[in-house]
Formats: sequence, structure tokens, C-alpha cells
Amino acid sequence: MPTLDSPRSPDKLAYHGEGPGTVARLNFREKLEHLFRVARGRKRGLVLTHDNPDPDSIASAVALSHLLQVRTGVETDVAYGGIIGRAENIAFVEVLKLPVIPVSQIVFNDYDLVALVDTQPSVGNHSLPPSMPATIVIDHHPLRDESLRVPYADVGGDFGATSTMLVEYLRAARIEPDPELATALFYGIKADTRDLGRQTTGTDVDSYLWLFPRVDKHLLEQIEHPELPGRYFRLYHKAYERARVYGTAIVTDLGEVYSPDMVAEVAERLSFLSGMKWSLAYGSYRSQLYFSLRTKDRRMNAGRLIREVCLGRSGSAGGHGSMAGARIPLWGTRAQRAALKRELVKDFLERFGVKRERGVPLLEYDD
Ligand SMILES: [Mn+2]
Repeated sequence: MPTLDSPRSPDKLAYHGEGPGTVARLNFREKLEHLFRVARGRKRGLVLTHDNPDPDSIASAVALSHLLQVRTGVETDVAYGGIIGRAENIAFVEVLKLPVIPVSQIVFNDYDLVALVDTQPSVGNHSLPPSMPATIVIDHHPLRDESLRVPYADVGGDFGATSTMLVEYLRAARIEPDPELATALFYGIKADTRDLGRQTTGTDVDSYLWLFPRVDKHLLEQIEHPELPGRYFRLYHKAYERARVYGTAIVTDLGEVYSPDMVAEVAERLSFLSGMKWSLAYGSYRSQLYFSLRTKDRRMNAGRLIREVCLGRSGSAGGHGSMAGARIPLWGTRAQRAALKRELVKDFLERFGVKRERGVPLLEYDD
């Protein structure tokens, strides 16, 4: 799930040396000094991605773990909550042999340093227990105020991917990544910025070019064009069959999905239908209802809209201008669940400004 949205601008916040704050305004050399000061002397570190992690989150976590081990000597593991479900993401971890473990296999009390990457403590899309404070947060999404209480927070700034930030850390620390790590970071930037076409900054391009000669192109090819399981095609079949077009919005109900990140993939895919301003997909996984939203209307903010719809329903939500996601706990009888879905979709359609009764099945839609 994409993460957060906050109107707070990081450059309004200064870092005054010691103690919590955000280091976002410092250069990466200075950031390293603070980071090492916080990390040194710890016994064991854990770097945690957001749940159902995407390549940007995984690559950043592996890179941070490497940086901490090499430069501070703190032994560090990388863990993720949820599942790695999309075929590209499974291939990403397998082909690059990335050392990541499910959070169910770790004991949090074994660690005296915990880092969150590509998410923040208050976002609600990660598996860090509330009783366990984060020591380090590195994230390219807009700053949430709670992150200012973390001993080391590098949040916000002008980056299309958290992987870009980690490339800057490695360069400042003069660490030469091996081809696997370089390929991971490269793919992390590529995926988050959709080939440098979406929410991309000069620093992303610079990191991408720095990584390019270090990437193993053969490994990259295996990640980007993986074999797909039969259930992938069945899911798409259902997605197209159930999709309805409401004026400039397309909405589909995926029912039960085999992986929550497929909801985002389908929302993205359907957003390419010509004439659409909005694309919404939803599906359930382990008694949670996942929503993913895309908009092509630059005046709209998908992150804000999805939060308005979902936060009052004890869910968590995040995202930015053009893409956002949310999850809401599902409970009650079959009928109650169906009613909740209908109510949510009605709420979304109203906010899209389209007429609910004008829905046309995608398979009958002729533009
Ligand atoms: Mn990211």
C-alpha cells in the first residue's frame, strides 16, 4: 500500500543538532554523522519495511541494514509485515537473494535499534508494535508530526523514492554497492517513479544514473518480466468482468484477493482506460478491505480523498497526489460487509463528482 499524506512542508522544520527533530535539511554527510551517533553502541538492529512491501521499501531496508552493519558494526536484520505477493516483487527478492524475513519470524525484544523505512510510526501500515519505539525513520513521504519524536528522523525532502535517499547515504559513506544491492535500489526508484515519469526529482535522476552502470541488467530483466501464476490471470479476469465505468471513474470489486498489493496493481492498470480521471479497486485479504485509488486530475489529491473516506472507519490510509491506498477492518456478517462496501463506494463516487446510477459494465463500455 502506498503510504501517507500530510500538508506539512519539511523545510519549515529545522534540525537543531542533538535530540529528536528531522535532519531533512542537512546534507547527507551531516546526516550520516547523526545517524551513526544514534546507532553506535547498539547491540542488534532491525530494519522494518511497510506491510506488503513494494520494491522501494525492500531495497531501502536492505541498503540501510548494509550501511549500519558496514559503518557502525551493528548486526542488523531486515523484516517485513504482511506478504510479498506480486510476481515482480517475489522475483525481486528471489533473484537478488535479498536477506528479508517475515516479521512472524522475529522477536522484537531481541532488538535495541529499530528503523522504519518508506513509512513512519503513525501511518499504521507497518508491523511495529505500538509499545516498541522506532529509533530511526527514513521516508520520502510527507512528514507526520509524530516522527519528530524519533531519535533519528530523515523524512520528506525532494525524493520520488526512499531508495534515492539510501543511494545518497551510500554515496556519502563511500560505500560501493554490489550488483544485487545496486539493482535493488535501481528497481526501487524505477518502480516508485514509474520509470522516472511520476513524481520524480533531479536527485532521483542523479541516483538512477549513478546506479545504472552498477546494475546487473540480466537480473533486472528477470525481475521485470517474471513468470505469472494462473491466479494472476483469474484475478484480472474477475477485475475486468466486475469493473464499472461511472462517467470519468472506473471502479472494480476484486472480492477476495491472493495478495493485497494486487489491488494497487489493478487500480493502476484500469487507470489507463481512455477518458478516466479516477480509478478505484478494492478487495479483501484476511478480514481487511484494501482500497487503491489513482487519479489523473492534477487538481485532485488522491491521498486526501482516500483519508476522508476511510479514516472515520478505523482504517489506515495514505498516499499522495496521484495515488493512494487504504485498509479497513472487515467485520460482521456477510450482509454487513456487503453493506459497508456499498457505503464506501457510494462515498467515493460522490467525491469523484460522478453519478452513481450511470454505471456501465466495462465489458459493455464503448468510448
Ligand atoms: Mn516509496
